[in-house]
Amino acid sequence: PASGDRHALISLSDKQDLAFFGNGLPDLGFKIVSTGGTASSLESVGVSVTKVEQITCFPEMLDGRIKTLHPNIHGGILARRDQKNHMKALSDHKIGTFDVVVVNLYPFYDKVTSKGVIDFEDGIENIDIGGPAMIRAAAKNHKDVLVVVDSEDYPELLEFLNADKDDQQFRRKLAWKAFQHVASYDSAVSEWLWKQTSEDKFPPSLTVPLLLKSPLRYGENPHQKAAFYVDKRLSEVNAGGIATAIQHHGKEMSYNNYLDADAAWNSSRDDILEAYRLAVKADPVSAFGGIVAFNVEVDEALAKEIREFRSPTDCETRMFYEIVVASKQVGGGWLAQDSDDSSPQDIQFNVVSEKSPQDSQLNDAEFAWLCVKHVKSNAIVLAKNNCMLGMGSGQPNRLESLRIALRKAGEDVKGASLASDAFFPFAWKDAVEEACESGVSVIAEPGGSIRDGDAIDCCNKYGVSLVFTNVRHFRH
Ligand code: 93A
Repeated sequence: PASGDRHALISLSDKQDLAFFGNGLPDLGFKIVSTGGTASSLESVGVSVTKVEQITCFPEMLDGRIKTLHPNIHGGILARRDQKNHMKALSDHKIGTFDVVVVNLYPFYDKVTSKGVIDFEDGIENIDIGGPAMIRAAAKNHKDVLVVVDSEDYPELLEFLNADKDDQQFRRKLAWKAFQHVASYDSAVSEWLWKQTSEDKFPPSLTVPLLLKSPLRYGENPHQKAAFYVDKRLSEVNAGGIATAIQHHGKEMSYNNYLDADAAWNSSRDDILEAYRLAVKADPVSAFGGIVAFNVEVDEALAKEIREFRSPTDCETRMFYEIVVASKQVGGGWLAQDSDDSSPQDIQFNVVSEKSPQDSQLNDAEFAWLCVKHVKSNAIVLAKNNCMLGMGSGQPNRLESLRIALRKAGEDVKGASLASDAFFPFAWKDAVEEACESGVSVIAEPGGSIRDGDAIDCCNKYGVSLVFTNVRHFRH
């Protein structure tokens, strides 16, 4: 629907999809105003354009440093359409309004990170001033001005304009993106200036533009919310670690999966079959449920070896790995989660064994549970009479942590309560049975293992109380 006098202001360094977009706007009745290079590009694809100089009645000045920085441009962006005095000021000064502002900035980051050495003066000249001013003005006045900084948004914008309906949510989304664009740009400029002025690698503060890669199902533990962010600039130039890796199949990656996969990837070796065998040999117990990463293609023989390998403590059980990483990876990223601040009062201790704990034993189990949350995983805490007797922490498997805790507790362990920060993957001839044999009276753990039944049977056999908390406290 051509309304005749809607105006779009277009000023682009990256002219991708300009032909499609530039032709789309006049079809919807828009008149286009553009800066020099953008105007030439539009004209070359058959779009008629008014040059910014005709609007400002000023030539581009100071080698292009001043092109759009003029009240005839900014008045048309910033005026509130619902304020009579604003509109009167525009008409007094013969300034027209802009309904759409499409700008992307001088490619500062590409320039200063490109292989060709760029000198300081060139860096400075690539700092865009007029572009961010237009973007910020339009984003501020998004109620009446649509602001676009990403060519991916062209189709949706044309659709929106064509539908000719008012949707403030869409406008706010574009404004949010516009401020992100400018913030990311300014952070690149400030980081570059830091590097020009200091020998230190790390500036005292950073504003890294982070892009949400995916919200995660949960954080280190199920009651913590979490998300995974990638460094936007690294993902654009395709460089870095696990953040921009491609997941070929399998379960959705979790917070802990990313942490572990990153560690595994960073310690990969070249001779993969040998490296794999040695790694498993080094600690076959902890290998169960672990992460395997290769930095070269995995051949069939190795894939079979991985598949056929059986758990060393339970020959019936085929080996289980959380993740197998075998793709080339790029890009750095950040994992974020809220803190594990669930209070002990929120925890329900559900007795799942035949034997119920006495009040004092349950009290000790609650105290051990309070402690275990603060211990590095895999964590086991032994407590009696409100006193911690021993703890095992930071071990790659729960059995090892238990043994360390038992050694610390010595003979005092008889009748003590045990807390484990996560469930026991095995019970018989493993941590649960060793704990029972040591003489503990209560075992508190989250539960949720496919072998919970084994843990319950084992505790029943030894007359130990088993309580499930349904809450996990991993701390990596
Ligand atoms: O040098 S500037 O900071 N001064 C300005 O007034 C100005 N106005 C637009 N840079 C300015 N721009 C930038 O020019 C835009 O952000 C855009 O990236 C670029 C488009 O220039 P051209 O259309 O001449 O290729």
